[in-house]
Amino acid sequence: MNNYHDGGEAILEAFRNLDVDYVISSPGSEWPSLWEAMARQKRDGTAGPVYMDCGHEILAVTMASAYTHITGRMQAVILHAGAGLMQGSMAVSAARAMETPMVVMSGESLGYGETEFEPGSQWYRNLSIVGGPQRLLEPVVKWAQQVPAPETLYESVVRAGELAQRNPRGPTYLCVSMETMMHEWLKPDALRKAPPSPKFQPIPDEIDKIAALIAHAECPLISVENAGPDRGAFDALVELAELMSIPVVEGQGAFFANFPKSHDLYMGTNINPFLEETDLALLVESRTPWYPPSNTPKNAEIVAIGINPLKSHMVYQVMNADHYLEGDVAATLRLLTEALRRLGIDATKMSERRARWRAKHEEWCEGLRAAADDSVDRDVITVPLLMKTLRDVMPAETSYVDETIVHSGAIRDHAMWDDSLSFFRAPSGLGQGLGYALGVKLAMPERNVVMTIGDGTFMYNPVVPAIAFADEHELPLLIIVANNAKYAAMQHTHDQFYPAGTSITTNDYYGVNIKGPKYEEAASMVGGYGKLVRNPADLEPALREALKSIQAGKTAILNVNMPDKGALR
Ligand SMILES: Cc1ncc(C[n+]2csc(CCOP(=O)(O)OP(=O)(O)O)c2C)c(N)n1
Ligand SMILES: [Mg+2]
Repeated sequence: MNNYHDGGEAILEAFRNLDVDYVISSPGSEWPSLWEAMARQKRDGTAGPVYMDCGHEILAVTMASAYTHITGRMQAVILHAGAGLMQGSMAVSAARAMETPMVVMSGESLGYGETEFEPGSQWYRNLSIVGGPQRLLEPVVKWAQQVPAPETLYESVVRAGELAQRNPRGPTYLCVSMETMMHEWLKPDALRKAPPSPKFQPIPDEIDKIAALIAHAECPLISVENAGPDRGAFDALVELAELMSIPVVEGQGAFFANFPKSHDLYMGTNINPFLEETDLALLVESRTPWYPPSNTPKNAEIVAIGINPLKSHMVYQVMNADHYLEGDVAATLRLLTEALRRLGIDATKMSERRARWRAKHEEWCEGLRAAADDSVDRDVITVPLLMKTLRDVMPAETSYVDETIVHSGAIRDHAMWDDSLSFFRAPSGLGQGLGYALGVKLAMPERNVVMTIGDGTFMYNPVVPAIAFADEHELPLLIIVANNAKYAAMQHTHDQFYPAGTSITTNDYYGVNIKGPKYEEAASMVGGYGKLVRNPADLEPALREALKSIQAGKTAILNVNMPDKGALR
């Protein structure tokens, strides 16, 4: 009916001016005005975002999230009413925890058929939310708002997008009534592009003070959690660590790859052996460097470096920092490196220090090598064997997305990466991995994307819509279900709390066992390769077939028997 410009055009124009690449939707009946605008955009050949539908809100949000982490570009997610918000809220909360800018929108009706406008009776019967849908997302977004009128719609969307990109970055939510979306909108003559969020960096005095601390420290240590996937930060961290021969420990809950693992200053993910000796701890984009929170390095000064070191979305966080350097991580690290160069480097001291850490790194590598060698003769498939085989089979340009639980620590250890785009893990809860992996593939279609996922976790994911989306948009994933036929994490905690309890003595567990269907057969929905892999000898050939499948554009699923109990970190 409407062929004039209405609220849908205002929203799309705002997305264009926010430089959004994708509008990712789990659709609902409030969106025809936006769809009309999309159709006009295509008909008229206007440059603007690509629209994509997917069958689950968690996919929409996690895809947008992953895409933004990799490209640095904010995206838009449109959901349905309050229902869609509730379905997607776990992923929105994770996007908040990952400080991901994102504009989330959904609609409502104001008149319920009592005005000239007929939204459909479902809005009266089912869909409305007391207090407005924004109440549902308020606790997990950084800003939630209703658009009051057609005249303020365009600027409200731009504002939501600009706010999302400001520090601390995070998702924002806008609710728009259908009445507003379908009201005439007169496009103002000159609409500006929304400028990107400015970067900021610490002032020179602060940099010089910390540079002097680093220069004088006998045993400095870097703990990094989420500096990747920003390649600038990744490279700047390498440069600083190399200049001063500082060992680098990665956080156990890191979302990204932060340092090249083959580098002789990479020390793995266990900070404990370093806590006693270090006299200067540099926490780079770090949320939870040690555990329990009071387990701080007692003899060290602590410097927190990051764009937003104090995370207001966390309930409890003990940094114990003596100093903060707040600002863009790449810029801050580069400034520190320059300041240290100006102070002068004691080359002999640095090369002695480097030699010491090289030996420690070699020790760490040796532990992994030994585990990998040992895995070859076992009669079960273990993480070291899986990761070794993946290294042998997969091309170098492969990114890993992990959503396993008891296998996750070993997967993080045994995955090898040397660039910032090789490893991703979204924070809890379960169900986000496949969407996240699709977002990684969307951002880097040239890369192979391997998803490692627990059998229980696979069931928590929207498997059918994920595989369908992968097929429709030619974003094939290689999915490896680490199948121990249980929620092993639950068993671990049960045994820990009740080591002589009835469950353990009678082998009668609750919340643990999974019968499990033939997960691998899900690949056949799209003509992809699926295989149950029981024995170590079958793993490599199956992986090679799976690689062929994704190279032909077809998602592959290996259902891999991995009975070992793993560990909880
Ligand atoms: C949405 C959500 N529901 C429930 C949980 C609790 N939970 C944490 S780990 C886990 C078990 C996952 O099972 P699986 O993927 O098989 O991994 P395993 O424990 O066997 O290593 C569950 C249910 C969660 N983290 N998120
Ligand atoms: Mg399991």
